[in-house]
Amino acid sequence: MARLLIVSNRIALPGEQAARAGGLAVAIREALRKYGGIWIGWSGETVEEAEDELRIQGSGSGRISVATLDLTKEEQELYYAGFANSVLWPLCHYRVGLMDFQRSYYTGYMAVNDRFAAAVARIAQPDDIIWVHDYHFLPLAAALRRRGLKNRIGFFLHIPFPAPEVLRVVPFHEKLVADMCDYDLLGFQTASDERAFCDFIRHDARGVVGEDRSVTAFGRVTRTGVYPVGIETERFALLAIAAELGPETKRLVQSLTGRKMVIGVDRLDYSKGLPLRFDAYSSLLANHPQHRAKVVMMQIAPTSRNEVRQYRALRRELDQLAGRINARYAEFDWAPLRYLNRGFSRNTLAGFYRHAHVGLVTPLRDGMNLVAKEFVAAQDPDNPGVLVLSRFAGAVDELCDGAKLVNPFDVDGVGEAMHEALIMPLEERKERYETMIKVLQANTINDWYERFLAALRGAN
Ligand code: ADQ
Repeated sequence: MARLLIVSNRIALPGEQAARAGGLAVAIREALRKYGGIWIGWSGETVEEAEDELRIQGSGSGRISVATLDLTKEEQELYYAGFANSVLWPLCHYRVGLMDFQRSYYTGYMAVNDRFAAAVARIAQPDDIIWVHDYHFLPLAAALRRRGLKNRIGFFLHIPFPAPEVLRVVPFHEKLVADMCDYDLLGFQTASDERAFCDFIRHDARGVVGEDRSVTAFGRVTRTGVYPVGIETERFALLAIAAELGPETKRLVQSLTGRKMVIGVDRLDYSKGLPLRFDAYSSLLANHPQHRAKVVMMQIAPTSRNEVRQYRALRRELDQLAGRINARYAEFDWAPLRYLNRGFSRNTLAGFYRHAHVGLVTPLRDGMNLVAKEFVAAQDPDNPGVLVLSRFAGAVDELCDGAKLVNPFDVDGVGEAMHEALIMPLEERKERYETMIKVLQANTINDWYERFLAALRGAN
């Protein structure tokens, strides 16, 4: 069977524990173990002078290798912190005002894509299937085709694809979309992301979108599809059951002294809507004083992308907001908000989710949001917590019938939804949980990669 080459910006290195690596990394490893292949990405290291050859390491099992490239400091600044995270990330999350475009970022981004393409081209065999992930590598297929590769190359976008009005804001957008058309298959998280891409093709690129999802534009033919990322539903549920008895969850339960817990778990990112979420919690405490001293909100948000200015500003803002909430409402024996700037292992998080009464997932825009799915999977079917979910998370397409949906910009509305979730009768909680867990069982992370790869193999 053909080998699988997977390219993503960051990869989980062989020594890295599954518990730390996250569900997606586990899935990619599984796909590679099944089909045999190589996982290619940035080592995470910056060096004075980067080598052009991939550094290949075996995993021990013989079926998977990982292959990494280092970046120079300048490449890291232009490609990663620059074009990927200061231009494409805010753009795709509809935060045009936070975009910081510089031509050098674009040039650096294209150059790093070219360097990766050269490295991949050196190791690719003619029947390898190549699966490229995310916004760091929009033009990778085009760079590979320029080197003569005729392999099947697929792309999956983990974040939203913006509507044409927003996409047009970024210089060189047409070139980026044209380059995307060099993939054989373009996978999106939701139907609305796929629609946004096709709208651009029809109206801006004057291309043709066929009933069969074929896309003809820029003299190339590609195909689109919707593949919502799932989780390891069964395994996560078992993890949560085991974690409930673990030392961290026990300590947590003890510290709550019978109070209900609302939990939020996110990377510290402006797309996740954390300042408004804190305001919403404030609104709950202001408008429903009966919850004061009866509820604790725990927000876990490890720092991410600290090299980007906007992320440092967000961190300062949240520190202040958290301080203000505690100063305003705390009692000598109760602090309303626990705000933790650090990550936890998946096991520990699973136990925390299981013990929470409310899971708050209120991004302003999110490709999918796996925390929403993991929260649901971790619940006790006999006494489940309630998921409060933003209408702007990709997960809403699958979870809309069971979650309590909110508009994260409506702070008082989110506060109200938290109140309703905290007092929701058991019967309703069970009903909502059952609706959601069925969906999560029917679309696991394994289904996700199998569906994508089957479509890629079948693509002309
Ligand atoms: P992220 O923006 O990183 O991912 P998300 O899907 O919520 O967002 O999380 C990915 C993984 O990281 C999950 O398995 C989660 O448990 C873990 N994680 C998140 N916050 C954490 C924390 N505070 N501590 C420890 N672990 C944490 C991008 C897109 C998403 C999309 C995913 C997958 O932005 O929309 O769902 O890719 O496609």
